[in-house]
Amino acid sequence: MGYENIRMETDEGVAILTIDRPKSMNALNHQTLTELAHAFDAVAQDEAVGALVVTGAGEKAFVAGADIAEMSELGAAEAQCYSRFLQESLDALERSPKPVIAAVNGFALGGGCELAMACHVRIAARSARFGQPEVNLGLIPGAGGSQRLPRIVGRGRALDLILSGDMIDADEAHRIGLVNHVVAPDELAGFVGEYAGKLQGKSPLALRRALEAVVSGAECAQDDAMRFEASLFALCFASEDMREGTRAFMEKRKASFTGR
Ligand code: CO8
Repeated sequence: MGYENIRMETDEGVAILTIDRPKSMNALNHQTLTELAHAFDAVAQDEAVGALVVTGAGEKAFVAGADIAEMSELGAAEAQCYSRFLQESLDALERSPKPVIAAVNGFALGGGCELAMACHVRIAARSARFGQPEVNLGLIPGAGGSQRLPRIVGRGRALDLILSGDMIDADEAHRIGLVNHVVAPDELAGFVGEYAGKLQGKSPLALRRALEAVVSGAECAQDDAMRFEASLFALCFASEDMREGTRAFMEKRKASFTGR
C-alpha cells in the first residue's frame, strides 16, 4: 500500500512511523486511519522489526485529534463505525507483539492522546500538550480514551481531564503517570532512539510475553491473570533465549538473544 499521510522508515530494527499532515496538525482523517491500520499490521508481521516508534511530523503536533472537519459530516451510524474502526486499530496496536513507543513531540489531543495511550511507552518533549477536549465539541472520547485513560492515571484524574477538556503540559502528564519520560524537544529523537535500541538488546520472546502478560492479563480477573502469567513464564523455559540469558549471567558475559 502506498502511503499519503504517514511515513515509515526502518533503522536497525526499529520502525519509525510518522503521521505527516502538518497543515492539519496531523489530525486523523479516514485516509490516515486506513494507512495507520495497514502500517501497524505490516510492522507486526515484519520479522526484521523489533520495536515501533510512533510520532508526528513537524514541531507543533503529535496528533491534534480526529479530523474535525471530516468528522463533522458524519451521521450517528457512520460515527459508530468510525469509532469502532479506530478502537480496533488502536487495540491491534496495543496488542502488538513488539514494543510500541509514542514519541510525543507536540499536541496530543483527543484521538491523538488516545493513540499515545495505546502505545506501550510514552516519551514526551517538554513542549508537548495532552488533553481529551471532546466535550468542547459536544463529544466524548471515541477511540478508547474513556477506558484507557482511567486505567493509566486512575478514574479521578481521568474524569478531571475528560470533563474539563483542559490541556495539561508534559510535566503534569508525567506527574500523573500519563507519560513515562519527559525530555527537551531537541533531545526527543535521540532519547527515543536510545530507548528503542536498549530494547533491541533484550530477548524478543521475553518482550513479547511480557507485553502479553501485562496487556491481555489486565483484561482478566486477577486469579486468572496470575495463571496466565504462570503459563507465559513457563513457556519462556522452552526457549533458547531463556537458556542463553541465564547461561550468560552465570558466565558473566552479555547475552546474545536470537528470539527462538
Ligand atoms: N482536525 C482538523 N484540523 C485541525 C485539527 C483537528 N483536530 N486541529 C488543528 N487543525 C487545523 C486547524 O483547523 C488549522 O487549519 P487552518 O490553518 O487551515 O485554519 C491548523 O490545523 C492549525 O491549527 P490552529 O490555527 O488552531 O493552531 P493553534 O496553534 O492556534 O492551535 C490546537 C492548535 C490547540 C491544536 C488547535 O488547533 C485545536 O484546538 N485543535 C483541535 C483539537 C481537538 O479538539 N481535538 C479533538 C478532536 S475530537 C477527537 O479527536 C475524537 C477522537 C475520537 C474519534 C472517534 C471517531 C468518531
